[in-house]
Amino acid sequence: MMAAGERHGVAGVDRARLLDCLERLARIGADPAGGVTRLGLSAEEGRARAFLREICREAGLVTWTDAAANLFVTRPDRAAGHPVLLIGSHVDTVVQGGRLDGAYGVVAAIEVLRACTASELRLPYEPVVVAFSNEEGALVQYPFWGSRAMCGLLEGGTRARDRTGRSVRAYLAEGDGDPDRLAEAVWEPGSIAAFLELHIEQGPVLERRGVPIGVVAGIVGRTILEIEVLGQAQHAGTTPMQERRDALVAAAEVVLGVRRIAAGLDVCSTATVGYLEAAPNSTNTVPGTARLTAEVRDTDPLRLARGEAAVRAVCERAGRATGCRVVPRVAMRSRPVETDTAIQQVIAEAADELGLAHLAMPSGAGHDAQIVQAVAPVGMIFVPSTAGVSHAPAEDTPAEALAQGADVLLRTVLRLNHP
Ligand code: HGY
Ligand code: MN
Ligand code: MN
Ligand code: MN
Repeated sequence: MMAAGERHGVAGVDRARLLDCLERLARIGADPAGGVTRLGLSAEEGRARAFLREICREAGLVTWTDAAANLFVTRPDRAAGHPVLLIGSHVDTVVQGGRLDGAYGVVAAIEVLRACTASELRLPYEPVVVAFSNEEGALVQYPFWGSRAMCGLLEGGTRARDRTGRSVRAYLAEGDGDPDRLAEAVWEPGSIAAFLELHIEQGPVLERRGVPIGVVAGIVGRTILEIEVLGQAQHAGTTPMQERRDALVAAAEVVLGVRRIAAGLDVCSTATVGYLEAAPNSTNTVPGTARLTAEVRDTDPLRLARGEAAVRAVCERAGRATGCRVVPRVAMRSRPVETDTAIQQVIAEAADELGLAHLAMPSGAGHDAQIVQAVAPVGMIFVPSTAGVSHAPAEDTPAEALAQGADVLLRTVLRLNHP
């Protein structure tokens, strides 16, 4: 099945193959409790790369994996020395996430590369597909790992660990990467002409507005704080209520306080506690310690900073109210970015060419594109998410919308090459 209309002899992506590949990829890390759990730098993410390498080799494409476990795919007769038009996303997921977040942008990018290869078109900007590793940071607690490594922005990332303390070095050494060659994963400044990321919206806007294509104008910044709560484990029956230092009560104060930060929308756009554990987690013991994360997001750096300060104030208050020590530490900061306005225009023209309505919009989700924006102009294309759901087993997008998004990505690549 091909899309309507042709450009430079290229009609569209192979829709059936796109959908089939997504289905097969979704089986890697399929979670018995529902959804997909294919955590960054885990064995499952490695199996997803192996699957995609196999698909690409069968298609006659060339693949390689760098020291940060990023997978790259090129045409067999890649024009050496041409500036690179990087297209892709990530293949890792959150715990019990969806089958499309990230994976859709990688599989569609491979289909775009296959269409370009089949057309034997001369392309001044050589399309190269990338599947970034560990975008979510769900296992090794360092989101955007692969894209930061490619851009030379790993900073403290080489010391990242999972929640048991296992190091990122151990995961890389055991899997596809090489912790001693991370410097080789950094691309030369100026070698990437632009980066395009096709992604599901992960929110309700496009579906509610009945618009098939989102042209992303900006991507939210995010600050993640790890919060340690230190109280005192004591007997639940003999310890007088006013003498307790209950870590879980302090954590509960933080959870509700963080929720209130974004209630009025005059601080930052979202504030979320997504992770909480208490110890020793036994019925008849007053919890002695707790660990939780708070993340705040906004497209405005000042509001983002206000959100972080508000979390710190919530921690202070929770400590005073319970006698516990409540210690926040910044685990990650990603800055809000604007996408390239010229690329936004090309995406809109590509959608027009296909007769598809489009809407300029912000992204409330973070993406590798916001990291790559430090070294190259970036553009992002959204397709609708069913009921706006993502990061959950119910994550879905109609097949027609998935195919339309891939065709807009293809037309954007062609227009960037032949304006
Ligand atoms: O959390 C996010 O915004 C993205 O899905 N990594
Ligand atoms: Mn995600
Ligand atoms: Mn994503
Ligand atoms: Mn992304």
